[in-house]
Amino acid sequence: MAASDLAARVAGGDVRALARAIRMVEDGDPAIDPVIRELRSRAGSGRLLGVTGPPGSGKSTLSDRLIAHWRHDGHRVGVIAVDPSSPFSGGAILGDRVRMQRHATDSGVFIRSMAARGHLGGLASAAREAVRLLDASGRDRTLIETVGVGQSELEVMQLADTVIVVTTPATGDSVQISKAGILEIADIFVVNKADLPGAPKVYRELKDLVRQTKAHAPWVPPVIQVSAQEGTGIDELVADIDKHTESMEGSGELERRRRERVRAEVEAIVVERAARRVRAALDDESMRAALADDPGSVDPYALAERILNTDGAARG
Ligand SMILES: Nc1nc2c(ncn2[C@@H]2O[C@H](COP(=O)(O)OP(=O)(O)O)[C@@H](O)[C@H]2O)c(=O)[nH]1
Ligand SMILES: [Mg+2]
Repeated sequence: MAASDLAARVAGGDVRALARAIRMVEDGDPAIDPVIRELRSRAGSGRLLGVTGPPGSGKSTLSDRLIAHWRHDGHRVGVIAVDPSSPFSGGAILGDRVRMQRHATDSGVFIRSMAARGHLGGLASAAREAVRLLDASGRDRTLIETVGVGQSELEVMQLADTVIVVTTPATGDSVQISKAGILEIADIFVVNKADLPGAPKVYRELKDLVRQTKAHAPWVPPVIQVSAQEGTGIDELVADIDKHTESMEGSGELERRRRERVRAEVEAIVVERAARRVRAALDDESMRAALADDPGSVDPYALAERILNTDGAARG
């Protein structure tokens, strides 16, 4: 299918075209580049929510609740769940699927799992492009779920307009949070599983942490007790998401984050293309011959210089 056909179908909300385009992103298929470029002007109106937290904290259950709430309000929803373990692109995470199963037959909800590893240009790049495709296809609310560990997951969260950090009575150790760099990216804290004992303690700890570190910030992250299982606290969460959006629009923070993201995107594109070229250069005949020498006598720096100084690698 020609790029413009695929782009038109995605823009028309065609779910199969959307699935196919996201698959191309995951496969690192360069044929998707013109599609994304063409759709760029159509994207940018939807809101992107990040949900992060430890495995088992209830992110998918919470996402399910948010989806239901937004659908009730007439929004079209996209979900990207990043699988922390599966090395296979497009691998479905059974748990996430089951958790959000009731939306499977709703064409207003598009749920996709994405592998955490194996993306040539990095996970954040693949997620960004997938999210843009969802946005261009008319999803005005997109959720992206990641496990709250690791640099690449943090990078994914930096794509979001609003980041929700999920903790529980079992996992919500505030020391952990201040260490993991999560405090910096959190716009809203959810203490999930508030139906279990210990939730008020975690709530108070987080409140204190926010007071100590964010008291004078333009946006003070709210802490909300939620039971995703029982459906309590969801209205408050949705209201706080809306408040955060309004606050960011008012303060210019939304604009600033989007600008920052374009910069990161340029960097990611350059890195990805450079990596492609380097791999191609390593496969070329003279390089292969050089690499076939006794490994002890190969000078990696000299070979690297050779690639960097080749026109083809620099521009090709
Ligand atoms: N008690 C209780 N259990 C919950 C709640 N939310 C989720 N769970 C359970 O926690 C487990 C993990 O949930 P899941 O949404 O898959 O977590 P994720 O790994 O963060 O996506 C499941 O067994 C859920 O039923 C809650 O509010 N209260
Ligand atoms: Mg999950």
